[in-house]
Amino acid sequence: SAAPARPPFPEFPRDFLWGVSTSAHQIEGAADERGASVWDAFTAVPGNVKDGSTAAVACDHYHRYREDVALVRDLGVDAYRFSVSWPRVLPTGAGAVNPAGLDFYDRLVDELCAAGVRPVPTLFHWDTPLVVQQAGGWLNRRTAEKFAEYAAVVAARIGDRVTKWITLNEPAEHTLLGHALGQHAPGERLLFDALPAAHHQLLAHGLAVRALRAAGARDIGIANSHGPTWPASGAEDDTAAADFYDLLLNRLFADPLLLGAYPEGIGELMPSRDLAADLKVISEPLDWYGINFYQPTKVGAPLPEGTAAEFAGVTLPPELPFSPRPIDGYPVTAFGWPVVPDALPELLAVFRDRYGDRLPPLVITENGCSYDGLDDQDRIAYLDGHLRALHGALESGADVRGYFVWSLIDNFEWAEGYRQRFGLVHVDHATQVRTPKASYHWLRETLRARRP
Ligand code: GBH
Repeated sequence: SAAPARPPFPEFPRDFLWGVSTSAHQIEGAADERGASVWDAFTAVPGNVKDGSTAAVACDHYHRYREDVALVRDLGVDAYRFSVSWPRVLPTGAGAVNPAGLDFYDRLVDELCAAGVRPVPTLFHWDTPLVVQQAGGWLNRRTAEKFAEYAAVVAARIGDRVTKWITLNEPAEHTLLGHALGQHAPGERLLFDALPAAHHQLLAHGLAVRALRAAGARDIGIANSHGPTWPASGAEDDTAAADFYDLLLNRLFADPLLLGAYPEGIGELMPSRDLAADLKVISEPLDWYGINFYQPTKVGAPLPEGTAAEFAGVTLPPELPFSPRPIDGYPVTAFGWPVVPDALPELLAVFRDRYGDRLPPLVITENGCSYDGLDDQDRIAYLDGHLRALHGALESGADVRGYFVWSLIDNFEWAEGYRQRFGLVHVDHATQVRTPKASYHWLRETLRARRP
């Protein structure tokens, strides 16, 4: 189909950082060449992944990283965000290193540097070593300390060439989907008893920031999932329910990092003998703050008895004090998520109001969508729409320094398996053949136009 005519693409600042994102478990494969993670155990249980697939091979990126780095280079972006697999570096989570695993990241970073692409590693994107999980995982405070030791091991090896770091990816989603609702690994359904997993991830983040800085690392951030919460109506029960949801998904993670305090009533629920000391670690000043943005969420009061509420494809337990509602009137992606570009500037404005001077420079560390097909005009429209909205936010003073598309290539989309495709590049999962989509060509031309 012919591309629709669009007004000229807006001009972003010269030094704006353009990038693409992936994560280890979703693309690397080579599962037999690393320690097991919670996701290996989770996908082994029938029913947990909708198409019954696993990430044992995934995109075989572990063996094909040169081809993938060439795709990043040819796209013309400045940076590549990937994640380091903790069980690949430390198969049991601590102690003995897997030399081949550490070598892989060393070679990947070299390949990126040689291609003129800045490596931006994320240290944790949900693939906790199984051995660490067997010791309690994120419900055990000791996991935070092990994570900091792992961070130091990675920094010692690739820190000489890495100039931008991310500690964790979306502790909110990992708490909610992995520990509260059981839709992701490790498959815990603890509801509000999942809160310790949030605290220990935040603590792990703070300890890792310190470990990275002690190893000489600079320019450290985190990638948090955020979106505006829309109350289902102006009625008080709906606004109160929406406010509570917003607290759990947004403020529970941003407040301790940026303000050094949990939202009211939450600190008391956290497992800590010295909460003030923990919050000092958690709020270790960040050089920048990453936001993964996908969509707004509409939330109302719990539905009447017997009416099931759904979130991210899971039927929610009726005892929750809120219920997500459908957002009508917008196009939806193949995943069913509404496409609302203006919700991004709305979110940035909320952050500015809420955190003011405490807010470090921002980077959009993920934004993207699932659509099928090589001629993905709908993905182009999604990215174009969000980038125009983002540009508008920059003009009204938002301090956003970069934007990363999720994702470079189609990959293992967690509980959905391979049936949701977020890539700029199509992957035939039977043959591993990579084919750039129309959106890849569009982004390349858009970025090329901005360079002299
Ligand atoms: C990210 O999480 C992950 O970091 C990444 O690994 C993943 O591949 C990517 O997004 C795409 O999923 O409209 O009610 O169904 C995204 C977190 C949680 C955001 C669920 C969208 C949809 C809620 N997402 N949410 S709903």
